[in-house]
Amino acid sequence: MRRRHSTTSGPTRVLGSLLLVAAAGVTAVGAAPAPAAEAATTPLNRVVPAPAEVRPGGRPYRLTWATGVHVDGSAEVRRIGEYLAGILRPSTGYRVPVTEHGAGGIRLHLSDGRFGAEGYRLTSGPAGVTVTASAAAGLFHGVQTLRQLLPASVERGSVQPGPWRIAGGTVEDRPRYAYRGAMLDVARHFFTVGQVERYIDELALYKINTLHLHLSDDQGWRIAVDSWPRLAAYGGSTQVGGGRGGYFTKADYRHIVRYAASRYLEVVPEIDMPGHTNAALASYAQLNCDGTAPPLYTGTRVGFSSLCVPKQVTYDFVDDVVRELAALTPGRRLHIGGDEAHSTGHADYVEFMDRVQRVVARYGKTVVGWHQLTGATPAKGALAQYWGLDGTSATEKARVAEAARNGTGLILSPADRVYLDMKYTAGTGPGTRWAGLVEVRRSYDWNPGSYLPGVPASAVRGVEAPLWTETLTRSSEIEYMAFPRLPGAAELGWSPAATHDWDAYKVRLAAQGPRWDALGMSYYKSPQVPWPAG
Ligand code: TNX
Repeated sequence: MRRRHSTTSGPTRVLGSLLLVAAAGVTAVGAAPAPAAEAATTPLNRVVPAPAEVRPGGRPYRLTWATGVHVDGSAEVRRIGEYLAGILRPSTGYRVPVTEHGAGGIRLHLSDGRFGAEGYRLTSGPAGVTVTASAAAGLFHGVQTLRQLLPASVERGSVQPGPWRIAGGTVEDRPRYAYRGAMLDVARHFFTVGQVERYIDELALYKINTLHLHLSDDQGWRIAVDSWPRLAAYGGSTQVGGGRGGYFTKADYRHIVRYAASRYLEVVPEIDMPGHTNAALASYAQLNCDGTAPPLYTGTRVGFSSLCVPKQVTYDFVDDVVRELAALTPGRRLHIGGDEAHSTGHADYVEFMDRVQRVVARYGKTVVGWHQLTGATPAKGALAQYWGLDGTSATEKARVAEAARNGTGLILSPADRVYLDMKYTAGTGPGTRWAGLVEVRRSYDWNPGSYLPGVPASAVRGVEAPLWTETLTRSSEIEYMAFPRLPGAAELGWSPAATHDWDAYKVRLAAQGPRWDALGMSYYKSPQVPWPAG
């Protein structure tokens, strides 16, 4: 990377430098921005997702050798302080001690209940930066904002020149929706614990708070179940294309759950049923209506498999799987799939979903299902995940809307907006295009609050961006598909509708590019986004 920050501007009037930066952000494509603008402080509102309120003002804070992170007494706040210091130390080269006492520097502290479960306030001035929240998750989100206010080079693993300034003023922020998710399909291709952790870190940067893991499908069963050991050992032994596959041991899964929790994401595990079950059917002959196990499947067709609805053993199986998975999962929710059950008759589907929802409730979890669940009888408190597209029939949309009016909460994952496996353009690398080509603007430019006709705004619980992996095998491909669309979905979930504005968003998004470069991430350099020169 070019040494962008080596020519410091000296004391610049704040307003002047803000204007310079704003201008550079809008017009910099192809031009060489003035060094003064490059080194200038990131404006307080140049953050993704857009904060609820930003009041710029006063001089910036500048990190120095003396900067420490001061934390409240609790172990959890200290841990967040260490996480922040862990980001700052390598690139600043400063010691950044984390202490319970001390003035100035960066202070993380919990106060009364006014910031809610995830909100925070960040105030910055020459004497220091303070992040205040009512809960640890809010402090963590505030730390992500602080991180984005520092130069992108803060993300590097070796000492960079700085200067390390945070613009003066106040950010007061809280999410629009409580559910802001990303799904990773580890069934079509298996991804290791380390790869999942890497994605979690990338999601946390954009205040995503839910990691939905698609743990089973026709091509693979990816979670160990003690009472049905062949599910993982045999059902997990391959993947799309015939490669080796793999599965998470219970210790692996617990590790992912803990890692996600340390980044304030809740894991929602999915066992997709009654369709998308070939891996299970191949592992145990008795789960099949005809008592014969099909071979393992490594293609990409959907809709051909079904658990045997009339057999009691099916429910013994579901009970065991749900019990073991619920016991491993501290989160409130368990996803039971329910999509594309084209090989299950309607009456069977309704009966099956009823019975399975009762099992989930028995083990203390709340059901999430793909929106086909609304064609059965969603249990009280269930969430339906809508994955239709513009072309989805009015009847199907109306069924979802009716369920929403009757109390079923919705998570919005419209496939032609936030399916991260859709190709950006006909010319971009991996991905599929059954829901269309989805460029960055199309992915961002919709309003979850008014997206589906006839759905009360209060029924919308949030937004989730799923990443199906039929065509993806590496972290660099996950990143290329998710970035830059994932931050748009994160913004739709977090930011007030009033901040929605593509022209402003694309400038904030462009500023993330150098950060992804510094983090060694892949991303799609969409021509719709005015990436900084260099
Ligand atoms: C539809 S979305 C599916 C998945 C595929 C995906 C590919 C959904 C609930 N089912 O089985 O992987 O399309 O984009």
